[in-house]
Amino acid sequence: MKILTDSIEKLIKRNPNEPEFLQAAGEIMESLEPVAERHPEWVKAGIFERILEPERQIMFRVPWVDDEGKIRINRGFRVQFNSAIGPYKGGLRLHPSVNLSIMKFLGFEQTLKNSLTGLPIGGAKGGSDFDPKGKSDYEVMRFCQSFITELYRHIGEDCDVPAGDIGVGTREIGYMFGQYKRIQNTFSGVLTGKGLAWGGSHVRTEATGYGICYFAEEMLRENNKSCKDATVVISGSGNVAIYAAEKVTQLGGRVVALSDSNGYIYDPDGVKLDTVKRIKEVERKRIREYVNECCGSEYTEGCSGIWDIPCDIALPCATQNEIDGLAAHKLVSNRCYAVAEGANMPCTPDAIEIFQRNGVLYGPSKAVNAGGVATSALEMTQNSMRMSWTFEEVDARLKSIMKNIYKNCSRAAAEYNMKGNLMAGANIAGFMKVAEAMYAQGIV
Ligand code: NDP
Ligand code: 2IT
Repeated sequence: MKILTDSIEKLIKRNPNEPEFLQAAGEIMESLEPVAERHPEWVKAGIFERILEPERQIMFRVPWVDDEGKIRINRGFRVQFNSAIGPYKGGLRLHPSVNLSIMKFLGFEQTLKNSLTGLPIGGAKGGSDFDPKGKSDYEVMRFCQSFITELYRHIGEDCDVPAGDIGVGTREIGYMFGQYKRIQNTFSGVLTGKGLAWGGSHVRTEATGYGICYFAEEMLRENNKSCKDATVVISGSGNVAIYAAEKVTQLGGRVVALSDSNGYIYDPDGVKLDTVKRIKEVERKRIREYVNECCGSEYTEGCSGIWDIPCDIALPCATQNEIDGLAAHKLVSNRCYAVAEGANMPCTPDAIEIFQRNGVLYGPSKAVNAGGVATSALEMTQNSMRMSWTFEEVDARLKSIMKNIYKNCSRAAAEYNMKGNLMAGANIAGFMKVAEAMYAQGIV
């Protein structure tokens, strides 16, 4: 019997209605079996079981009034997963699908991801089932103010520092920061992703997308490939997708498709990013608008078909479980040679297995998309120092962090006799530092 079988069985029993959390935790625990074999002292200290249980989970009512004067109620969450190596850190998601299972999967992933950055940040996630789509600026503001009126007592620059995720960008961070400052009468780095005029960092907007490409370049280089001249399909058209597309283009690749939750666009000449940015960032419209402006491009309703488009590199940057076994087979049969996960857990376990079996280079989200939170940590550093670095300085730090993450994942995989398996490498490398810190800090 494997050492961790018992922990996994208990995990399943205790969290029966949390499929996303079980999916993420199951994958991680499987990778950690060889670590448990080498570290009986960690098994004895219950590290593997303790790390699966969030330190604290906060759920709360978020009442607000819409533009018609109708009272609306949403549910707010903050899962403070692990603070062994630093203050809780992780994004806030505003999407109707948000529930405890999704918050816990994201919080657990975040714990290992944040450790991989090499910076002193613990793991957390939060958000609400509020749907920002179709809401006016004032409605979004009233929601954000109500959300922070409860959350403010649980966060702080040295305690828990939220940031953006799906549905939360600079606009929402601004409303939340304003309300926090008003309640606490303190100007502090309590949130990251702030605007440049009020404590934000250069490159935070671009960081996740750019970081994906810095990681992908390392992975590709080791295999004598690169983004240059590659045809790239990217799902999503939000913050992560747009800046991944920008960096791919700068590196000489051609992005031919982007999507949103309604459908996808295909532009064989390469998508025009200025047009995408205006439609999505300024006008907040749907991606289908693109085809009205760019001739030669096509729009298809429904998002899963995007993986049928032939490409060399696939960057899923929308949401969890967007590439299933079927989509993975399609990518393999179209000779896609690399998949790097920009979204959190976008590939199902089936899909990952298909990529690994067919020799497709596969970069797991907790390593590939760590550039966003790493740059958030750099924002925290600048806030503490009360100074700000230039774009070039932050970008250079981001690049070096992403290269290190690749190196550490690759090295951990080799050390545990799984050379080239970056999924196992990321899980192991991320876990080691958290486990050491938990072990040193006693049974807490
Ligand atoms: P945005 O809200 O800016 O964009 C999300 C994009 O994904 C939109 O195009 C959205 O389409 C699409 N999308 C969201 N949910 C679904 C769904 N259920 N089905 C299909 N499409 C969907 O979010 P981000 O770009 O910030 O986040 C994208 C992913 O990257 C998420 O998995 C997030 O956790 C992850 N991530 C984000 C980081 C960040 O710094 N922002 C850092 C690391 C990871 P529509 O507009 O129609 O909803
Ligand atoms: O999933 C993620 O890493 C994020 N949404 C970014 C979190 C952060 O604190 O910047």
